[in-house]
This record gives sequence, structure tokens and C-alpha cells, in this order.
Amino acid sequence: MSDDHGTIESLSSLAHDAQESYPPAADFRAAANQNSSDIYLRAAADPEGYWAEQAQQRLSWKKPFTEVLDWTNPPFAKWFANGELNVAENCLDRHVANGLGDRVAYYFEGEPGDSRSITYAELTHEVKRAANMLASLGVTAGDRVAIYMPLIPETVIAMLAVVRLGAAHSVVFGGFSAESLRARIDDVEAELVITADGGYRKGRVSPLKPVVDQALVFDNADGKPSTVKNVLVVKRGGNDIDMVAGRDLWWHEEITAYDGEHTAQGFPAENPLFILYTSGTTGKPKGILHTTGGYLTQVATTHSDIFDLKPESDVYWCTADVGWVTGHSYGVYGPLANGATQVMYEGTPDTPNWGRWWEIIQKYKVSIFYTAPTAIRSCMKVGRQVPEQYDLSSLRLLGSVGEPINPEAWRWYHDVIGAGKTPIVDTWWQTETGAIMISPLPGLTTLKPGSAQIAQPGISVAVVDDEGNPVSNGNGGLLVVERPWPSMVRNVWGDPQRFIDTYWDKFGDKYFAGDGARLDEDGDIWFLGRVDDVMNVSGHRLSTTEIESSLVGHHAVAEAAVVGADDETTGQRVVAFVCIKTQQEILAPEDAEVVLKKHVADLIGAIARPANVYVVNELPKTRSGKIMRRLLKDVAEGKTVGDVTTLADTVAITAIAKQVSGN
Ligand code: 6R9
Repeated sequence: MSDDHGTIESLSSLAHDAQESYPPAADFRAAANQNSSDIYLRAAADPEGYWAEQAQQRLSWKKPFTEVLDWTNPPFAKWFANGELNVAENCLDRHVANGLGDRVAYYFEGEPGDSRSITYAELTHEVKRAANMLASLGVTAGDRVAIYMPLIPETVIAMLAVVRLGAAHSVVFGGFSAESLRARIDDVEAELVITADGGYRKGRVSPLKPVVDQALVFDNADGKPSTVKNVLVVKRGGNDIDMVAGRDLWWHEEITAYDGEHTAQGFPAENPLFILYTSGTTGKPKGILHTTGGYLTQVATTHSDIFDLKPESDVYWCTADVGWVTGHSYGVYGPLANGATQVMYEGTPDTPNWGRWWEIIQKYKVSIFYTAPTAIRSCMKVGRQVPEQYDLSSLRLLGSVGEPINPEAWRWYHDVIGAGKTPIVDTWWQTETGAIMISPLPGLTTLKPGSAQIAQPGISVAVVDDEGNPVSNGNGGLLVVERPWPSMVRNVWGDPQRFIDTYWDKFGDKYFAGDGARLDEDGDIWFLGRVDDVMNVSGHRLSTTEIESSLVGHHAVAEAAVVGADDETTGQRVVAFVCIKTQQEILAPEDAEVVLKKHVADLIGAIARPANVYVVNELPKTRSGKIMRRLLKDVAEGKTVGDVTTLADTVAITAIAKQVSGN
């Protein structure tokens, strides 16, 4: 190929050109939880031994395990299977028993400005009462409870009360529709739904209980009513709601009947902990099943090592909603297992204005902050003058999750939020992996903006070609996990065949993650986006991420989404949607198309030059902040826009469809 620029194969040179590196500062390294690279060698020599040690040291077991991993029936793994523990006790009671009852577990900040702090002793007390309440509503070990809540302390209390009883929760993000909620309730056959009247979002009350009512009213596809017997309602929004007699109960009225005593029982380590649905690219959402012992071991280990948590002095804040896996693993279970002090914020970052997050960091002296690249880019778009008004000097470590972080956003995060000093951990993982798998360790790794870098100790990954052969450094391929890991997905709820087909069919005993990745010359991993986001233009494999990254690298561009639209001649063509930075008049929209096409061609190569560049006000995003490229592809191909049920709002996509068809 004469012009090979712009293919996945050329990304290493791009990565190489851009290679700035940030070694750990000497003082950070000296005080870091992990500061000897021996840990990698030790864990690689005996991964099961390493995880057994973590499980023993970081958790308290009611009955010690004697077997670490049972992989006799792949891909159905069992970790610590004959051990018994209680997850809630590990997150609560044992800290109180260790004299830490007065430590704050959560600083809660409501969107309207109300705030509350809850100590470990208080949280333990509330969870015990709630467990007694749920038990008398009939919840027992093995049951499933659906939770449809705003991000408030009662949500965590509800989750922990469910798991304290040996039952499993299925949290459904409060932005999902009645149909999506019902589908999830039906799939897990929940008999109890815990919800709130409403929660605050963007300055107003967003109703939740009315959505539950709507979800429960109809018969399902099989003509059956829902399995739900009771709906427990937390009062939060104060909005008017209907209560169905005999079915619906107010949390604050019921709870008065229960005292604080509840003895936690041990349950087997492979007892279900939660089922969380992932959207998937097509088809109905998959119910990802996680269990207790292995999950808690890996979330506790990674939370401590990757975020360098010092539970006695750090204030940690993960901005994710508990409706997503990040909220589960790094907003609830990992931090609580480690006895961390956390911030929980109910609302959106722009309410009442874009200073809200930075104000919260200043108020609580947050030292560790974990958020998503999409949020960082939104803040970049608003401009650095906003965070600069706040004292962010308490921050000592930043984290990123959810998609590849483009080097431009990485540098902004590092310089503007982190004062040019804080390490950034770019953490790769999935709902299915349960916990972080690939990330720098901040006391050890020399950071490279844009790369998630290396597998965690005890985790074994590879980048392979289509036949499953590992690629050498400098090459791209598919990411696989080579050995079972403690927090791995155990099954797709009710559909083992789908579990096998989706993750294990392609490479046998290796887990297929669905992400494209590339190894640079040093063997560090650079993610290239989902494999389904890889385009094929005239036989060249082009990465959406790579082109997006180059667009965002242009000084006038705030955000970009790239899709491969079907094209008769070239197979696919590159179509870009960009948001221009608002505060600067540096690029007139009418010039943008020409300028940005040239920019991409200059940076990556002619093959990557977008066929179209549309300047738009806003990109369509899911409620978890992921850009919905599938919808943009429909628009680019002139099709009717597909399923929009997971969108945060449909305004953006409607406007874009109008704009594109008018052109
Ligand atoms: C935790 C979470 C999983 C997908 C995953 C990948 C993308 C997440 C990333 C990343 C590059 C990172 N992803 N973190 N890509 N670098 N640091 O986001 O789970 O919602 O299941 O999404 O997100 O494509 O396959 P989930």
C-alpha cells in the first residue's frame, strides 16, 4: 500500500510522535501503596496465590476458603467457592469493630444544595435496620431486588441491605424508561422494587415512582403480570405520587418499626451479588451476573492500589452514578471494603453552573477524583476559567474511565484540574470484568497520555490477531484476557448460551473483550475503541478513536464523533460530527469542514480524510455519557434513526438529523 497512513497499523508512529512521558514524582513514589515492581513478577509467577493472598488480607471471611479457583468447567469459573463471607459486613461492621465507626463513609451533596455526612457507624446502623425491614417483606437469600433510585445515601443503604440478606440487587439507572425497567424486572423476576418519589436532575425533580407504576401496569410479552409484590418508596423529590394500596410502602414509615440489630450471616463466595444490564450494540440487554468473594477481592485490591488510597486521610470521589458498573465497583463496594471516605453527589456537573464539581472538590478537600473523558471534554469546552476559580489543591490523583482518553483531554485534566502535578490513572475495564484490568499504578508507571498501559498484577491480557495469535509490539489487534480473574462475569443471567457465544466462542478459553487495541514499541496498550467501531474504508482499517483524537487535537474542536457510513464505492466512508469550542471565535462553521478535513489528512493521512464534517451543537449521548455512534451512523446513511431508549435526551440527535438531511 503506497499510502498506509491512517490505518490501525500506523497508530504506533502517531503514539510514538506524541510520546511525552510522566514518571512518578519521587515523593509520590516513596509514599505509594505499591512502589516496587516486584509485585508484577510475584503475581505473574503465581496468580492464584496472589489473589488468595489479597482475598485473605483485604476481606474478612466467616468460613475460610481452601480452594482458590475452580476452572474445571470453562467458561464458568468459581473463585474461593467453599469460603463464606458477608459482603455488607465486610463493607461496614468490621470497620466499626475496628474502631473506625466515627469515620465518614459518605459526604452527600444533594443537587439543590442540601448536604449530609454519614459515618461508618451510622451507615452500618441504617443498613441493619433496612435489612430487618426487607427480611420482613419476604426478601431472603437467593432473591433478586430491583433498585430504581437517584444517587442518594438510601440507594447504597438499600443495596447493602439486600446483599446483607444474601439476596442480589439489580440496579436500573434512574434515567431508563418504563419499558427498559420492566424488561429488567421481568428478566430477574424481582418481587420487590425499591425506588424514590423522584430525584433532582438539572435543577428540577425528575419523577421515578410514576415510571415504576407505568412499568408495572402492563402484562409482559407472554401475557403475564409482573412478579413484583411490593414497591418501597424513599421520599426525596417531594413530588406528588400515587401509592397503590397493599403494594406500595413508604420507606420512612416502614423503617420506624425496625431497630438496629441484625446479625450478618455468611454466604458462599459464589452467591450472586448483583445483576447489571449492559446495553450491547444490538439485541436485548445482557444481564451481567457478578458474585461475592472474587468480586469484592478484586474491587478492593484495585481500588487500593490504583487510586493509592490512604483511607485515614484521603477523600475520594467517583462521579459515576450507581446505575452503572463504575458506581457499583468504585462508588460502593471497593471504597467501602477499604474503609474509604467518599463524596456522593446527586446531580449533574452543570447545575446550577459548570463550577459545581470544582466547588464540591474545594468544599470537601477531595484528594482522589475519578471521572470520564466525556465529562472532561465537556469541561474543556466550557473553558479553564471555570475550574480556575476554585481551590483544587487538595487533589493528588486523578482517574479516567469509560472510553479512551485522547491525549488532548488528558493534558487538560492533568494541567488544569491536576495543577500539572497529579498522576492520572487511565483505567480500562468493563461491566463484564467487574473491576479494573488495565491501568498504570501511580507509584510505578511512567504515564503516557492516551494509553491505559499495562495489565494489573495477577491479570493476564494479550492483543491478538483474528486467529488468536499474540501480535508483537508495534501492532494492533483484539484485546483478550488470557486467564480467569476473580471479578469476572459469571454468566449472562438466564442465558448461558449467550454468555458462551458473546465472550468465549471466538478464542476458546480466552475472554474476548470486543475492544481493538494496539501495543506500542514498549508493549504498552493503546485502546482503539470497540471492534464494532472499527471502520473499513477502501480496505483500510481505520479506528474511529484515532480520527476523533486527531480532530479533538485541533485547537478549535471541543468534541468529535466519527462513524463509518456505508458507501457503495469504498465500503465505508468517514463521517465526522464536531462541536466547536464555544468561547472562541477561532473557526467559523462554514470554514470548519475544509479546515478539519485537511487537518485529519495532514495528521493521519489522506485515507482518513472525512468525507463529511458536520459542525453540531451537541453530540447524542447515552445516560452514562457514551456517544451513540450507532445513531450518528443512521443519520449519516440517511436512515431513520434507530432505538433511542438509552439516550439522555433526544434533542441532539433530532437536530443533527435535520441538519444532515437539509444538506
Ligand atoms: C467501566 C465501563 C466498557 C467499554 C470497554 C471499552 C470502553 C472503558 C476505557 C475504555 C478505553 C478506557 N472503555 N474504559 N476504553 N480506555 N480506560 O466503562 O464499563 O460501560 O461496560 O463499558 O468501555 O470499549 O469495552 P462499560
